[in-house]
Amino acid sequence: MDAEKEKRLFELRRKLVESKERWAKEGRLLTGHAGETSRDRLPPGQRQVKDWPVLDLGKRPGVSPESWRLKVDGLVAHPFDWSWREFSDQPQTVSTSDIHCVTAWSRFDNHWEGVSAKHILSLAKPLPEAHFVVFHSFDGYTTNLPLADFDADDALIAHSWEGKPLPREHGGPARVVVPKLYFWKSAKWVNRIELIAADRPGFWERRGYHDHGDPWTEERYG
Ligand SMILES: Nc1nc2c(c(=O)[nH]1)N[C@H]1C(S)=C(S)[C@@H](COP(=O)(O)O)O[C@H]1N2
Ligand SMILES: [Mo]
Repeated sequence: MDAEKEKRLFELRRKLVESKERWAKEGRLLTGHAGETSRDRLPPGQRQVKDWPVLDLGKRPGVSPESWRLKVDGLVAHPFDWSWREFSDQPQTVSTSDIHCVTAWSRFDNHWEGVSAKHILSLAKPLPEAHFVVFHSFDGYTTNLPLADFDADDALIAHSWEGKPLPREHGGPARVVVPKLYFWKSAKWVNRIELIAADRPGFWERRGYHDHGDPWTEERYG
């Protein structure tokens, strides 16, 4: 392993430990009652799982770094189209969050690394009339959400999970992570972030899933 790679891995591990520590501290301050944390973190109708189920349309495209692109376009002042190299050269962020899937499983404390939504939006500069985002993926999947929900501190385009490259079945090389909405909004194998004025339902939203998908108010269907 070359020195630069080793340094990067070391740095990543350090950041992961740091965010774990931060979570532990915040958790303690929040409740002060051991055992209650997990209940408070579980949205209505969800059960906690320790594994990580795979759910998708079944195509699971293999995208090499050479053929990978991420386009950010639509109602933005500065559209761009990143290669894998350009994406990797962006400031990196680590984030710890919970997954809530509409199929009623939740998985706590996922450690993500990637490029934050805030950073992407700060470069693209959405126009005042941009109010919604549509994610497009290499498998043809789409999903929509309000721009305000993507513009969250914990939202990112993740290339790593638990310190390792995101596995292909979970959306590697890179996927969306928007922890505050049900996980179908977190597009795997993302290749385009399109900003639009009026809402446009995506794949599941056209097939009976809720347009918004807030787990805390159980916006599952309809
Ligand atoms: N590109 C793409 N992204 C997708 C999907 C898909 O079929 N294609 N399925 C969605 C659904 S319904 C869920 S529940 C989550 C599952 O992510 P996971 O397989 O990593 O758990 O991915 C979401 N993102
Ligand atoms: Mo899903």
